[in-house]
Amino acid sequence: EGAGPQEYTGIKIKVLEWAEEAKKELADKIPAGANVYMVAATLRPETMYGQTCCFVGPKLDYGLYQVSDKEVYFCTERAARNMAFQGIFPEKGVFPKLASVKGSTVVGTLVSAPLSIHKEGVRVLPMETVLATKGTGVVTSVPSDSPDDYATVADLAKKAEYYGIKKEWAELEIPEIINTPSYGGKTAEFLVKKLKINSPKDAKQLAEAKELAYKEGFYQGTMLMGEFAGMPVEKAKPLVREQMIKAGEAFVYSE
Ligand code: A2H
Repeated sequence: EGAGPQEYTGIKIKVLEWAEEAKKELADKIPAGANVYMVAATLRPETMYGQTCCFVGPKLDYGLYQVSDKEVYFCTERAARNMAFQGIFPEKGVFPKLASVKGSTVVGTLVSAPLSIHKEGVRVLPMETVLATKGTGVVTSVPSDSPDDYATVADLAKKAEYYGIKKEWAELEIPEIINTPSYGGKTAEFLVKKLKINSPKDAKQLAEAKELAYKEGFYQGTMLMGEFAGMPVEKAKPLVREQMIKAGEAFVYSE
């Protein structure tokens, strides 16, 4: 871990329709009238307009945790425990588990990602590099601005059959969210090509791309999308975050 606690934004991505296998396993465990949200931990809330899918680690273990009569969260147990000490569950330290499920079981689930231009919903897809030890184990995919996400959706589209997904699930339109002087509006694509990244497993080059994308986006970026279009990213970032929190679409999550 780096210096001190990391403050994430937990994005609430609502389940619209479970993948077939997940429905069989989970349907009778979810209270009637409750919505399930896959909670993604992000450092870039201002990019949420560009969400095109939602990643889980196919081999990771997840749980469904009851937050209230109306809300159930999907995340790792580690994250649920942390949340239970941050006032996210009603009783401190208590995170009632309704079910356990493997990431691979929920692949193909249709979800609604807040602010995304894809109002029809996006799919849950596998990302083999998701770490169980960071965030919630759920990563929302913004391939315009995250080199990891760009490399992963490109790989998923190329090997859709191998991954057992529909190719079109990985090929949703990637809108431009942020303009930067060095990389334009397609920062992730630009850097993936420039650094000759061929696979989501090119860890070293991806770490470099991530660093460059993050710095350029934060300090030099201008919003192209949404209510804060035209504003520097540095200013828009907390505003988008606050707006999502107020709307009940996000919350602060630290670790
Ligand atoms: B970020 P840090 Cl647009 N395993 O969100 C792997 N990666 C994870 C993760 C996990 N368990 N949990 C979160 N992440 C990702 C958006 C984004 C992100 C953009 C650009 C860069 C970026 C959309 N994906 O991250 O190690 C999440 O992806 C690069 C810094 O705590 C989260 O923010 O610094 C970021 O990594 C947290 O990484």
